[in-house]
Amino acid sequence: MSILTRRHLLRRAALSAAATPVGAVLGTTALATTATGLGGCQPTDQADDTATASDPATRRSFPPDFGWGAATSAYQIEGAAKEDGRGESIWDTFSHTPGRIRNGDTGDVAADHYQRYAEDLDLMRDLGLRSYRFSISWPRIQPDGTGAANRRGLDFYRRLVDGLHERGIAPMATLFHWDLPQSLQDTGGWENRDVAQRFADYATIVFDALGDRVPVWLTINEPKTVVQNGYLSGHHAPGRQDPDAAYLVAHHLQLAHGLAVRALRATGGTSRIGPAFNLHPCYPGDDTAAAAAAARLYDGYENRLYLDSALTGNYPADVLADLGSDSRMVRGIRDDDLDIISSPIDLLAVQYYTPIYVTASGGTAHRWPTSEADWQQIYPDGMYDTLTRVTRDYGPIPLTVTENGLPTPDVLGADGTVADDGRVTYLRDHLRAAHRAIAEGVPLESFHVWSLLDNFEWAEGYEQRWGLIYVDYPTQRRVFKRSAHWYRQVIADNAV
Ligand code: IFM
Repeated sequence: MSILTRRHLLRRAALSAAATPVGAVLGTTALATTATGLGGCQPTDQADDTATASDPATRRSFPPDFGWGAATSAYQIEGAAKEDGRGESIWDTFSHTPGRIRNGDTGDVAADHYQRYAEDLDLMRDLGLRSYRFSISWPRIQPDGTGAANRRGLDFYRRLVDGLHERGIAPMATLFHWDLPQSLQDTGGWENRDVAQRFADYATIVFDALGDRVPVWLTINEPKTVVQNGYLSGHHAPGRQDPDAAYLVAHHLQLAHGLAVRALRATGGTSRIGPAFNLHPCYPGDDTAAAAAAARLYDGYENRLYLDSALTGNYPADVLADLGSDSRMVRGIRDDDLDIISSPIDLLAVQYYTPIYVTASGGTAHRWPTSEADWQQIYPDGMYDTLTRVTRDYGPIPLTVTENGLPTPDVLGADGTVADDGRVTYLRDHLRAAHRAIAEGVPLESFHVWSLLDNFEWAEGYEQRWGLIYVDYPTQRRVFKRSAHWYRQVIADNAV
C-alpha cells in the first residue's frame, strides 16, 4: 500500500470523524475548471432564501412526473428495538457501547416511527411527496441474519408500503442501510464472504413478500461509508480500524449488491433495482500536477471503486495497484465476482453532500463553509459536477438523487415554528444545480431530501437535526419546519 494510500486512509478517517479540524483555506484561482465560485452558497437575504418558484424570471421547472421525495433509514427513525421479534443489529451493540455515541444516545426509541408510521404517512401526504425512500431492517426480517422470515417484521413493511400506495406515494426501499444482524457480525461480518450470500437470501425473502408493490429497490446504502467509517476510522459500527479488512469489506459489499440484483431478476418481477452510492467530487487542491494525480487516485477510492465495478465490471487499475496484490481485497476477488457485481442495473442512486479538495501530498483541505457536520462543505456546484460526471463517464443510466441535505441548529420557537432558513437555501441551490444537469441531458428522475424527519445521526446521536420535519423527542410531536413548507410549495409548483 503506497504512502499516498496510507495518507488517504488517515485523511479519510479524519474527514469522516466528527472532530475533523477545518483545514487550510485554499487559494481561489487553482480550481477554476471545476469550481465556479462562492455564488451558489453565499448567504442570501431572507426573502430570497424562502422564495418559491412563483417568479417566472427565476423559475426552473422540472420534468413532468419528477419524483419529489424524502428519505429515511430504519435504525435512524424506527425505534421499537425489541418489538415483534426484531433481532439485534451491530448498531444496537455499537450504540450501547459506552463512549461510542455522542451523549450516549441509542436508536432504541429514535423517532418512534415503528409505532407512529401512520401519522408519518399522513405527514408525507401533506408534504405532497411523490416518492418515499426508506430502508428495511434486516434484523426485523431475519433476527439472526439467516433462516425463516419473521412474519411480524415483514407485516410492518407491508403496512408501510400499502399506506404509501393509499396516499399516492411511490415506495423506494433500501435493503441494507448499515444495520447488519449482530449474529452475522459474530461470524466475521462483511469480512466473511458468506455474508454476501446471506444478504441475497434475505433480499429474496423481502422480494417475495413485497414484490412489485415496491417499484424501485436499492441494494446497499453507501458501501463507502461502511468501509471508511466502519473499518477505517471506526467511528461507526462495527468500530474497526483495519485498512486491509476495509477493502475486503468493500469487495464483499459490492458482491452482495450484485447477488441481490440477480435475486430480484430470479423472481421474474418488474421492479427496478440499483445501488446507492455517496459520491464525492474530488478536486485538485492546487494547480500542480502532483495535486491532480493525488486527486485522481483519491477519486478512485471515493468513487470509481464503486462505480466502475458496478457499471463496467472492473475495479480501477490505479486503486488495485495502490492496494497491492498482497492486499486482502485483491486476494479475495474470485473469477466470476466482477460479472456478478456488474449485473445489469436499472438505475443508479446518487447521494451528494460535499466535495473533497486533495492536496499534492494526498491530504485534504476545506474550501467552502461547512455545516454543523464539519465534514460537509457547502458547494452546490458539486451536485452538478457529480451528476454530469456520472452521465459522461458511465452513459445515460437513469439517475435518482436519494440523499441531499444538511443539519441546521433547529429550535422549536415559542410560536410553534422552526425557522431553518439555512436548509431552504441549501436545498434551493442544490435543486438548481440538479436542474442545470437535467437541462444538459442528465436523466435524473427524482430527488430525495435527507431527511424526512429529524433522526438518529449515527455517532452524532440526536444532536444534529437533518429533517424537514422537526421531532420533539420527549413528546414525539412532529412540526413542519420552514423548509417543509417551502418544499411542499416546490412540489406543488414542480419548480424551484
Ligand atoms: O444520516 C446519514 C445517512 O444515514 C446516510 N447518508 C448520510 C446521512 C447524513 O450523514
